[in-house]
Amino acid sequence: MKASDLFVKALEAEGCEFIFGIPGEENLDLLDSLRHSTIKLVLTRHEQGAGFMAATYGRLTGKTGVCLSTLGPGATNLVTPAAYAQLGAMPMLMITGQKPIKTSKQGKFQIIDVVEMMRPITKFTHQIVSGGNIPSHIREAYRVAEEERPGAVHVELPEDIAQEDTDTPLFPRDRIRRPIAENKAIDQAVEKLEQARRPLLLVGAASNRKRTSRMLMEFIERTGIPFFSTQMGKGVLDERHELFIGNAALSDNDYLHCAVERSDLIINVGHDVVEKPPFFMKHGGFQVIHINFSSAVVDPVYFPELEVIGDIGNSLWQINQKIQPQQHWDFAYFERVKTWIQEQTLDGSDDDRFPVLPQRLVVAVRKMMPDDGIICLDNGVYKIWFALNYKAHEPNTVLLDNALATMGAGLPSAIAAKLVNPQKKVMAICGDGGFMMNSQELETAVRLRLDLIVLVLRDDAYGMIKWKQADMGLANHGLDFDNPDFIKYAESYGAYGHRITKTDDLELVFQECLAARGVHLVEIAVDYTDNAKLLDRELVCPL
Ligand SMILES: Cc1ncc(C[n+]2csc(CCOP(=O)(O)OP(=O)(O)O)c2C)c(N)n1
Ligand SMILES: [Mg+2]
Repeated sequence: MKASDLFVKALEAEGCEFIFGIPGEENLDLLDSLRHSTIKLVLTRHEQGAGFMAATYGRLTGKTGVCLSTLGPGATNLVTPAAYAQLGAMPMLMITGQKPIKTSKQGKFQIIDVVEMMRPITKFTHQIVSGGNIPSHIREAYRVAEEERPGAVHVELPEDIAQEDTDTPLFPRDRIRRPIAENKAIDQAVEKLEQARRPLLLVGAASNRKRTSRMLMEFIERTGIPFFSTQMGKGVLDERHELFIGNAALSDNDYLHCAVERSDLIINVGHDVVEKPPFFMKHGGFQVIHINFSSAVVDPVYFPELEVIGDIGNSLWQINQKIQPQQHWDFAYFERVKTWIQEQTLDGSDDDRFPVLPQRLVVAVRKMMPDDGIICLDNGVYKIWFALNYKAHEPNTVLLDNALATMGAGLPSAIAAKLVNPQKKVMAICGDGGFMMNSQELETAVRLRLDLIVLVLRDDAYGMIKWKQADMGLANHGLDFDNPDFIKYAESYGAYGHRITKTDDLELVFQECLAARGVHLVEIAVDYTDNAKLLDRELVCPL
């Protein structure tokens, strides 16, 4: 068999459904082998878009998302998605081509050491030097990408290796049960929890990766312990639940820190230090139980006293079997904080002024999106407003990146979310800066005939940095830009463009777009004057 055919067979055996990417000369044998495969090639307009799509596929399915590029310039374009998948714990395989490695007449043209370039931003990076090794390397790449903590892996397939003849058999996917936490760790956690006065539950990103919602729900229903979430932990538990206090969107001076500071024990399920810290630990302050698949990376702001390591769902199940609700637990203050947070963050959410206030925009999106609808956020200051004010109803329905926090992933991640969930409503939410970083993928979305809404928030600036600049007392400088006419821009791709000119049109336009076929870009001018009010104020906690 031709090695590139074997390569494709190995991917099929792993369950690969899509390859996102842009082939180059060096991938042509692989491309030809894909002609007869069940795997769908999703051609993109930039490798970065392909990488973000593959990573999001991995994030949503737990199965490795695959992307493809040529050598040199194609591979360098995958660097940001690699970091995105690696920091965000999304299983992703990057396949890059290379010139022939045995004999080549092209000198160093386009050649950089892609395997080494990928080393610091992947869990595994390898050049295939013989067709016979393809099955084991692909199996290994998948194993490593998907194993907790998931991340990015890279395989380089040189042109001459792709053309070799080989008859090596494939390796079957092995089924590995994740290890579970040890009895004594569970007993210690239960004891600590029962002794605490004001325990508080934190739900982090790893809880969204595996099915932990049911066990977490049982835990809070059994104990009555209130909970909050990190940005990437949103939706694991329905945020309409009466025990939900809020989201820790800011590292410093978040409203939620009032509750955290009063707590004596945080039960942290699934947060790790890659996300912007939801709180800062201090010596002698509240204690933390770390419940996760792997042990805590110790950090000056994170040094848990007790760790329960193993499958999260099982750890919670074991705790649920043993824990007894305690008379001395006191959650009264947390309830006050919850009410107070709602008052603060919802202030302005019924204000119909135009340009729109972010808190009013969040209300409109939440009202119109179905419970299982997915919003995919790019990076800008609106992300904080959505984290704080948008109540997630189901797991993995708020896709935002609080790990690499890169701009440019909003639209590609929405495309992948729609491919994975064709029956669900999907909306990309982007700033005018982030949208323009990968706006060319509008063509991909239109070509794939996706039904998608792309909301573009226009402030003609890199607003997030402007807010920081002002907060630092610096003069306004160097962050304003002009925009294309987004309506004409969308239309030139064969998408539909809608410009909102009155805030109370928002709901109606969303309703129309959600019911219609095709790609709909909705532009709305946004008023960020409230950023300072919400985000830069002193934190004065309720009594
Ligand atoms: C690729 C990348 N470049 C730069 C940054 C730094 N950065 C974070 S937010 C931001 C501005 C975002 O502007 P925009 O997308 O218009 O959103 P806004 O805050 O204006 O709503 C910048 C430059 C980043 N996170 N990622
Ligand atoms: Mg902007």
